Amino acid sequence: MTATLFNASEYLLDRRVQAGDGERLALTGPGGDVTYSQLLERVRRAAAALVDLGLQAEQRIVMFMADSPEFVTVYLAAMRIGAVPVPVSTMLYADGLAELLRDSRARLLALTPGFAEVGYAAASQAPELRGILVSGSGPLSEHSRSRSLAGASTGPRGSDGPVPVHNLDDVCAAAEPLSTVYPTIEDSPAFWLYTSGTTGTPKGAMHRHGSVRVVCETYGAQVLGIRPDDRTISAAKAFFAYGLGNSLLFPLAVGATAILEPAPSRPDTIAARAAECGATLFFAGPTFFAGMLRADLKRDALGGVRLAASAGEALPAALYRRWTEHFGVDILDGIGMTEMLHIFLSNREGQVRPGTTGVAVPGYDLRIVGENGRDLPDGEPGTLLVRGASTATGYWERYDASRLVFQGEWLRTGDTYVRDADGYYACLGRTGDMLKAGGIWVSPAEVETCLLAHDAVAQAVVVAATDPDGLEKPVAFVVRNAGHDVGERELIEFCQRRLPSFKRPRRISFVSSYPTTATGKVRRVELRAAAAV
Ligand code: 3SK
Repeated sequence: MTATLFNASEYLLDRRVQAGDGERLALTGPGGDVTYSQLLERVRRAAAALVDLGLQAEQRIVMFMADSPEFVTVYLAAMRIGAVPVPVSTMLYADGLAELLRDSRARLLALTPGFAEVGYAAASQAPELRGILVSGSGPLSEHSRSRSLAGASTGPRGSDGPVPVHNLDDVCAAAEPLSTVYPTIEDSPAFWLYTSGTTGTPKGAMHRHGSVRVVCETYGAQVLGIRPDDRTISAAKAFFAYGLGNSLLFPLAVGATAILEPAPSRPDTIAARAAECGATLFFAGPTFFAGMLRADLKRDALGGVRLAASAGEALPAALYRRWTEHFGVDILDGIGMTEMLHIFLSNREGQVRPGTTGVAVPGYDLRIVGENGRDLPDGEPGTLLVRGASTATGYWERYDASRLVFQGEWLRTGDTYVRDADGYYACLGRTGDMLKAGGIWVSPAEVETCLLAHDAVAQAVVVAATDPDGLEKPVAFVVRNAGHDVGERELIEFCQRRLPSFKRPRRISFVSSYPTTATGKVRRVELRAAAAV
């Protein structure tokens, strides 16, 4: 039996143009207006260019790119030729990016100009990289302009010699649009997204082409009710699974318009862009919603928005009430996972229960299990498991971690939940030590390692503490080395220079020892109880 051909790039683009949406606006924002027909043309050219550069089916292209038409183009072009785009966090420093380039064994690295410097530095530590693509013009991309592959200028020196750097716009302009689509099926590898997830080290969650349709037809269509006249704007960037759905998959699947904001998301700038571009659907996380209230935005700042969605971490009821009363827009709080591609548990319009994460999204099944793996009755807290057709196929080259998380048809979320008699689920926190700050996983071990690199630090333990908005942030308990007198501010700044800002400890308490168990393990539970932001 031969499986039916399915390619996510074709599903999102060609289907729209064939349905008569060619002249509709697919993308808008500072990167310019792009119609569906124009986007298809750009994607076909970029697909041809990637083939010319030697990218083959199933090979990875890491994308270190701002939200922009170029991001959308590279992502769809790579999937179109059966290759695997890997959008990664633009908050990474060169070492972190290099680690992902090596882990994914990426052949190509695509950059937008603002990230070229970090990209070049990382590329020199990635021996299997065969080329860099930089979009646009600017000081860094300008010196990398190439007229043809043969004439490509050279960039950073990899271990096998210089890595050629190509200008994305030039190679696309020179390419004949590719008329064919690689014969993928729903189960073919489509793209990867890295997550620190429940265990701390970055793991590439591998998604299949079919998962794109699944999330669009479940959460996108049945919870958001997204329609062609919608305009989406997302504070979460498209390299996150959450942002990818919000700013790319959901709008393109129905012929709607994505507003793409390349600059880092700030409450005032996102609200201004939403107003300027006529946003109707607004996506963010609780930390961002809290920041919007602090930014003193006018009550009508989100005038045209019909609905907001929240994910990343649980939205406290008090924050939900303050925000919805101020802006007059309802928020659907939900939870997703990179491993599930998008949201599988969510509140519904007109049926929101503040302080809960709602009910299962159609197409997903949920269980709450105890330590023995048995299902628990309503009212008893346990670990949340989820089942649905958008589950990743596993983590790239992480056999043990995959077996812990992907358990047959079920995926172990690592979150502790309780379900009430009406079937509403409420989050009680994480099972284990990992925490989330601003909706992004933070590994206490990574922050502890950073603190320990300071001469004055003898021991460090990082735990989650709750801020005045009811949101988790990392805080540290530090034992100083004898004779060293480092202060809180100095240590926080030390971390800020070495880690993405959201991972820095917000408070540091200096202690002489830690509470321990009979076997000498630090009692993190006790530190968590004592912690404050
Ligand atoms: O963190 C979440 O809730 C989330 C939502 C959608 C997609 C991915 C993630 C991690």
